[in-house]
Amino acid sequence: MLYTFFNYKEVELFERKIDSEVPDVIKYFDISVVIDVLRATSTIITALSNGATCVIPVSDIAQALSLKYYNPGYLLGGERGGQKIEGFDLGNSPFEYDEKTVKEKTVILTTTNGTSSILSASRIAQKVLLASFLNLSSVVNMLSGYDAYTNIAIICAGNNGEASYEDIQVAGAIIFGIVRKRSHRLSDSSIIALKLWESLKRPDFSGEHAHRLRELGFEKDLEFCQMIDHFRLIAKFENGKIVKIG
Ligand code: 3SL
Repeated sequence: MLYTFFNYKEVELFERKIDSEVPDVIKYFDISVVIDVLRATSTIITALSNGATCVIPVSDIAQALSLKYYNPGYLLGGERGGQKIEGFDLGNSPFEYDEKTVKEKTVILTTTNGTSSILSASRIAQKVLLASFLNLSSVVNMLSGYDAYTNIAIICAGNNGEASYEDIQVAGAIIFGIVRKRSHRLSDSSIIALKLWESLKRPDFSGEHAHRLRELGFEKDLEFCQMIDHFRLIAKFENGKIVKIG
């Protein structure tokens, strides 16, 4: 089964359902792929590509600050409302995570939806990957190359509990790539994502969150995050850290 969650809050509902129906199943999916194309997963993939040692996702600001306190050499990044958090080293723009800034550094990151989505994914799936348009083909190749992955969750971060038009496009593009190589049973949500991508065939950043980022002056981020296969890289979340493989 290839299942798509339109926002990470749905993952919490799913967790509760699984707990009551099959209490012994701890990690239901073989693998999950988290998408927050605007902008958390695009930023994390850029940071790793530019040589960051790892990214530690945390859900709240207090936790991020305490981690920084005990590890002053780490970089502290994140946003609320799209803007850099006061006292943090970096915001959530991929352009801030250039080689000069992040090479061989550990980054602590907290964002509104993206970092919580990654943490939620790790509760329902044995493996967690990160996806964006920037590393689309790498993710598709990984997911379609292993017979073991029969039960896949695609988790769109969404926007404060609602769907995000741009995340669902990435989900659709991944599903499109996978089903061309291997047949999968698709959930209705996966069919919706697939049909959306088949009708668009290219990124369309005209949703609510894209509009908000434009208003905040992040037009360049939007252009960058639309670049399909700009990086060949797989990012996985394991033992509390996001690292690159390949
Ligand atoms: O919600 C998130 O995690 C962010 O990626 C949102 S923003 O693009 O930085 O506003």
